[in-house]
Amino acid sequence: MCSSDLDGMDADALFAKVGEIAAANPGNRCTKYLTREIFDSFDDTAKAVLFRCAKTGIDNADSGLGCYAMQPNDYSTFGKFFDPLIRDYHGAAADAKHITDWDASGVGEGGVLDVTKLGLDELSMRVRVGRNLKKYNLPGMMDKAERIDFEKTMLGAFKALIDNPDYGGAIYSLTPEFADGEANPNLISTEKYDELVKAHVLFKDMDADPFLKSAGIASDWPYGRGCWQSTDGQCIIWFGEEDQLRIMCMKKGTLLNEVFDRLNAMLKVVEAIEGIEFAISDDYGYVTSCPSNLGTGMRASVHVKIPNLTKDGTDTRAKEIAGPLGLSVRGTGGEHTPIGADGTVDISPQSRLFIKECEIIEKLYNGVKLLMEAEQAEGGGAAPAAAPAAAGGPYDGMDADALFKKVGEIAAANPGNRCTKYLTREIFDSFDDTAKGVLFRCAKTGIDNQDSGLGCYAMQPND
Ligand code: ADP
Ligand code: DAR
Repeated sequence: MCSSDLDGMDADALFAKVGEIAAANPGNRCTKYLTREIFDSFDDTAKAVLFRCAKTGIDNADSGLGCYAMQPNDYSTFGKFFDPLIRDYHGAAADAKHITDWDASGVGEGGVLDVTKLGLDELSMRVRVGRNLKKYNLPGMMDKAERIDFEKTMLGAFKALIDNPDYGGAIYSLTPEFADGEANPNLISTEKYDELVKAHVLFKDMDADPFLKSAGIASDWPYGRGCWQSTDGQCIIWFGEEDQLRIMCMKKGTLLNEVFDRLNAMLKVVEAIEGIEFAISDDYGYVTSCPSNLGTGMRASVHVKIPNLTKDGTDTRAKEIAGPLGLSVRGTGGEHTPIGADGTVDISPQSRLFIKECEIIEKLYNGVKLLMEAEQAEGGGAAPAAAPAAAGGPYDGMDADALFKKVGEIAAANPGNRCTKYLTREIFDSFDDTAKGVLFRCAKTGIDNQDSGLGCYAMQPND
């Protein structure tokens, strides 16, 4: 095995590094489960692939999972590594097997999940699944040629949808040109791309995500990236993101069933198209790049306003409430983005694997019910009170000395946290008290969430 397969390290150096990361980052499941014994049980070719699976967790010590599969069979091939890691992350028994079930007829009231029953008006709702064709590598292992070939394979499937009166639609591709200079008839302008990202129809450049970048999932951008969208705008299929495909339905409404049922119907149409065969594991259900998405590959989300639980401008309190309810809180731009200035957040169940699809959509409905009750309680049942002055110092109860003691501790334990890396006492003291208060709000997320990669958000356009 040549050292270039292990980023210039030999196996001894690699596992010395793995051990150091594991000792300092017990939450990094990659370095927890990647042992020398497992690694040495494979031949050199397999070792190189296993390293590529684990590279993101070695490059990003603050990873929670720290790995992505490179090929659809990797979860089986490298089961000695992946299986305990997967069951740890998903809190599953050693013998748990995934079951697929979209039958939502028994959920809610007569199978209807109506958010107006929760006191909510029309809201933005979305259900997406990750899917990968078994005949291709997963995005982390694809080269430019394979990414283009995959896009061209999907053009046939998109044509079947475009020709179907229930869907119609158009293809929006970022690929500058196909192989041998062949022109791409679906290439869109930068302006159109920006418009589609702003409308949550297309995805951001993945280079901004250090986890995906390390894994090779963001490589060859923008070749083999884009989406198909139905004529009514509610059905979307991304190609070339973290999974080969992200298939979704999204609309504003009050019945969660509408996006759930329509996605189920669309998946049946797509899976019936010639040449479309999704990778499925006997143990883990639908195969995805990230072990977090295995099983259903489903994230079902709504955008809700919770001004009381976000009255400090961050998602900290909302996460304290949502976590025990099995809900994730994301920003209005999705993973790793800020919450809305009006308190709008993206809420979705955390579970993807060893849970049925119908249970996920019901979990979303019941979770939002409990979250909105907590929102009301937080606000005393009335309009949100002004943020209470912090007891003690002005920075979440800390004075500047205590704040920078904490910043130093976080920086030492989390070298990937750029907020605590660049927020120095000298910089902080160079501002007046008003500006210090705003700068603290910019940095609070990185201080509250040590595993942040950036760890900061601007509060004002001129920040
Ligand atoms: P994924 O949901 O595929 O894991 P993200 O969390 O990054 O990835 O979300 C992808 C895009 O979908 C983002 O632009 C995000 O704002 C958007 N999105 C997710 N849920 C909703 C929703 N309920 N309504 C509108 N947009 C949404
Ligand atoms: N941050 C990486 C990935 C976590 C799950 N998010 C995905 N798949 N987009 C980690 O290992 O913590």
